[in-house]
Amino acid sequence: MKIAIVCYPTFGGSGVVATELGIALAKLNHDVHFITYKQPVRLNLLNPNIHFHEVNVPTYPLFHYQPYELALSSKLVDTIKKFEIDVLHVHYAIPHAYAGYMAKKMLKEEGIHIPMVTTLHGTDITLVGNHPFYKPAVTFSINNSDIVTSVSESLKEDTLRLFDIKKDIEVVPNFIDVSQRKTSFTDCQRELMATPEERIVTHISNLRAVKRISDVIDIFYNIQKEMPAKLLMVGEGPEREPAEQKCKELGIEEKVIFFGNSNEIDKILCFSDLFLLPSERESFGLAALEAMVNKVPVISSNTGGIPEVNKQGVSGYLSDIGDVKEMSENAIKILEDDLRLENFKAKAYKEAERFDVNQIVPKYIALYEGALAIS
Ligand code: GMT
Repeated sequence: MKIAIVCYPTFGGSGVVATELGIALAKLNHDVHFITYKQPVRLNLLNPNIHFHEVNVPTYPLFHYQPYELALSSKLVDTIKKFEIDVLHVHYAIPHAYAGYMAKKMLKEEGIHIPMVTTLHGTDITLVGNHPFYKPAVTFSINNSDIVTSVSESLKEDTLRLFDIKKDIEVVPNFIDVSQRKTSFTDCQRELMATPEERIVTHISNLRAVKRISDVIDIFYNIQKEMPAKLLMVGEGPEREPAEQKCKELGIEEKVIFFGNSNEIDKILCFSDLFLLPSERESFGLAALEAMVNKVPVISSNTGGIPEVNKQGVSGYLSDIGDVKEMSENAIKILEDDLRLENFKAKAYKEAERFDVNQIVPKYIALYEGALAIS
């Protein structure tokens, strides 16, 4: 099949999933065309089945806001025609489903039918899409997609609750290439980060308010009072500066390393002992899954789709949003005992296997085939 994928190219779960999906499809000999404004961060083009088409938005002084949707839908029309694309798969409703719908309509005028699969990722529904300024357009583009998927049961429920949806929503969970992680690192070089007696605690996100970065720091503060420990903070975002300030005020700045954005997530997780994800909201929690596949147990909130990924008392522990006390106690419980930690690590990995690429990608392929059959 020839598949066009539209996604955000930046660090962020939806772009990562879309990129990994494209890579997996290319390995299965499908022809994959990424269409976005920048080469996705996790995409390397070393596969003859992977193509990247950049959307350029020419600036013009009359425009206060440059019309990205317009440029994207035009690029979609051109690319779909030129490469005879069979299926269009857009990740994140705003504005991708909207632009995809416009492209569909323009192509229809020329007698070309292109089925569109829309994958909802989370904030496009719960945070941004739900805003009254966007809601009618988001509802319209979901209802006019040929197939709609969501990354968790929880997100499906949220979508049906928040929008007037007339379409079925198929849950296709996010996934991870388990075999790739197995072979990536034989030596984690842990000694670069910490002394043998120190525990390594990690948080990875776009450091936005929804991630409750202040809770991450508080939990770590409680951990390091009980045992030698380091906190690795990976990612960039508006909460970074306040977090650095908070670490200074608490006198733990020597124990906390802020990495910024990194393409070496697996390497960092390879030497981590515990992952913290106390988010206010999370449709799935891909970062938690990435931790688990690297044998890192997870202390998280019990919000949204996280309970579908992190299993209570198995791959880690879940607590109510903001319950820093319980999260700290559970973190310490896992970290203070070598045997218990090893046990949690093994089980975290086992749970991650449920989301292996080989289990999930065939579901998308079946949906594409279904969409093609309808036309
Ligand atoms: O977490 C973010 O803020 C990034 C966001 C995105 O769209 O890239 O992540 C969302 O999609 C991910 C991939 O499906 C999910 O794993 C995240 O849970 C979801 N984030 C939220 O719902 C806040």
